[in-house]
Amino acid sequence: MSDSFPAGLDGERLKGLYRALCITRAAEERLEILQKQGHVTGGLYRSLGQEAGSVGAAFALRRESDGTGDFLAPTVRAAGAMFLFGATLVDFFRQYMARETSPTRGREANVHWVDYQKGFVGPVSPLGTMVEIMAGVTLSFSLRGEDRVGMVFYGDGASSTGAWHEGLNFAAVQRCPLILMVEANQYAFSSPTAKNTRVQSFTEKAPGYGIGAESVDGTDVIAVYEAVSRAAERARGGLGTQLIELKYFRRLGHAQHDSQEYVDPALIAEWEKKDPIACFHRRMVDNGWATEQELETLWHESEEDCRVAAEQAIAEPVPHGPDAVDDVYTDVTTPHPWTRGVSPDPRLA
Ligand SMILES: Cc1ncc(C[n+]2csc(CCOP(=O)(O)OP(=O)(O)O)c2C)c(N)n1
Ligand SMILES: [Mg+2]
Repeated sequence: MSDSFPAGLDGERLKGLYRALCITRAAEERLEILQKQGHVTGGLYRSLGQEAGSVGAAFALRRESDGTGDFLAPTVRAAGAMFLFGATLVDFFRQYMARETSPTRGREANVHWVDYQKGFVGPVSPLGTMVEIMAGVTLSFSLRGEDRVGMVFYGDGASSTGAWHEGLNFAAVQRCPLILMVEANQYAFSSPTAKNTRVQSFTEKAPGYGIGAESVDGTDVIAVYEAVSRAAERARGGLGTQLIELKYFRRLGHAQHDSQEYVDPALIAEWEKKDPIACFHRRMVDNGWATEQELETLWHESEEDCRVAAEQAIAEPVPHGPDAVDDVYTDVTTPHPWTRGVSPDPRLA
């Protein structure tokens, strides 16, 4: 037993990290139950085995609720980072169940929502484009002289898009305080990484853009926290855009509809041994940073918080049919500049 804490973290913060991991997993496990019950609208994307990447990274940033903190662009597999930035469980479930009470009033699903005060913007679907958007966001921070950094998550597959290259190059040239988080989970849908890129590590791409990069074990929450803390310091200190590769494995299919038959089950079993929550649990107890009992309690409380939030969201209404497309389509009878005064719908001409 040792009570010397790692990475400048104290017992309370370590338990905060553990709790954030538990909340993320418990929320996604609750979603699976909700989906089997027929409550979920759209796909269900899990981050099983990747939770330490989103949680460790967001934990290293400055999170405020008044629109002055660092800024996050998560993927669907980085809900853990959103929770740390203040996204509530009930809003998360409302989004997945398309409730009228959800941040998008049931018009959009899962993590596709924005909260400028808390400091996050949900992804737009074309992969890679969030790098361009976050290049703009972080350029605004430096132009205004604000001490803020941005963090954009994207998958290993997404880093083969044109938008990714343009966005990164622009951010690098402008020295934008942007941290790129590559979720190197070894698959893009059913394509293994080797079909997306020739590099062995995504850090090999960084020198081509003249930016700093580090590769980190994405199952180790403390290692991620430390790597991102270093990257944030470099970005804040004027060194500009930084890249972090999170090395781990997508232990489930792309979404719940994908049975992942194209992956060797033995490989999945290997990665189960590196489960980020089980490993951190062992480390916490072995080092005397927390007791078994405390960690058990944190898990059960997280499960209960998710159960209660989901119950609340279930009880709330979906959009009222006739109003369901309000705020989705504009009034097509009104001429707009892009229609040159002609209705885009010939039936209304
Ligand atoms: C430009 C573009 N091409 C294809 C898609 C369809 N699509 C959505 S997710 C996905 C796989 C993404 O893989 P990766 O970036 O590795 O993320 P992961 O799912 O592994 O987290 C694809 C092909 C898309 N949304 N945008
Ligand atoms: Mg991937």
